[in-house]
Amino acid sequence: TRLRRRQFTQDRFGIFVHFGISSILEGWWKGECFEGLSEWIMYGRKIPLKEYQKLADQFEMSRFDAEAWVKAFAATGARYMVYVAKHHDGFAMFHSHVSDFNIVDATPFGRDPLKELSEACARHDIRLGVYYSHVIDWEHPHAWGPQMNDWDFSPEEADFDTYWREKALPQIEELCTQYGDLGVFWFDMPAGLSDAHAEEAAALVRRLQPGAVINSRIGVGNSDFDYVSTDDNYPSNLLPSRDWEMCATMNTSWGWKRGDDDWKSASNHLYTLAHTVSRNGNYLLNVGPMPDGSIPSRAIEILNDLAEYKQAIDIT
Ligand code: FUL
Repeated sequence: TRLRRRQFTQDRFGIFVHFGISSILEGWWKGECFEGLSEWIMYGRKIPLKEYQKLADQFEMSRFDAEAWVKAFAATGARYMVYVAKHHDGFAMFHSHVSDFNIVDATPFGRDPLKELSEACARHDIRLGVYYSHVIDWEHPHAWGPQMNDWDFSPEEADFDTYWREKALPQIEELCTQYGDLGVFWFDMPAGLSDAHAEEAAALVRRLQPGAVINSRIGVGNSDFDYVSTDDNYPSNLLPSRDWEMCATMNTSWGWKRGDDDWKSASNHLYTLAHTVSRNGNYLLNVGPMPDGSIPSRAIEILNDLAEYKQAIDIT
């Protein structure tokens, strides 16, 4: 335990990637800009699952290049990445055998980006982490919770345990067995989860990926986790007792959103990194790729600017 935690805190700087079929909508639905986070658009606009699923037909990702992504991340001095393997919409951005609602089986792209990324990470010495929305899943009728899909499904008929055994646990297992060693298992949004379920997920990751750290969003109670996830860069309540990681995005949404032009500068990120590291935390900076799989040009500029400071980032 101590070793994997020490490794993680030494890593200090990582890149988060929010990418999925919601990216296709770019934060817009039927000609209107959705005011919330772009990756929440299905929920915010109550898009019927049948309609949402059709988006997968358009997901060609013609410019996706795992090597180019990881190279650009590594050039900044980042030492790990966290890839959104399944966000709240329930779409698996990896080859899942338990649900057809995945990037290989449901899209014209037809390849497994996580496989390609895991290979590129190995080449560039970047530790691979995965993000998994374990409670919220708008594709599954039984994913009961405070933010469930109640426009297609009925909360009264939902049985969380069915979802948990049919989809969540098997997909967590796939992520732990199909992509080599993971550095981080990043769970998100535990609201509504029982301690027993959280413990089950933690035990599974511990057994299959003993070297991976687990973040605090695995559960609402004090379940088994290694470090605290926060989006507050001065979590004084935690200091100095726990390891922690602050995540932030380059603009406002995590997923790509057309018109989301409020980009923070590279110097802002460098300051945040210094601030976080000085308080014994890690910084996880998010990039939201465009529907064709390329990284937005403004984000590339920011990554290039950060790369100018690689030597400073390396010694953090
Ligand atoms: C939140 C999610 O709801 C957001 O969409 C995003 O993934 C952020 C990092 O975590 O809990």
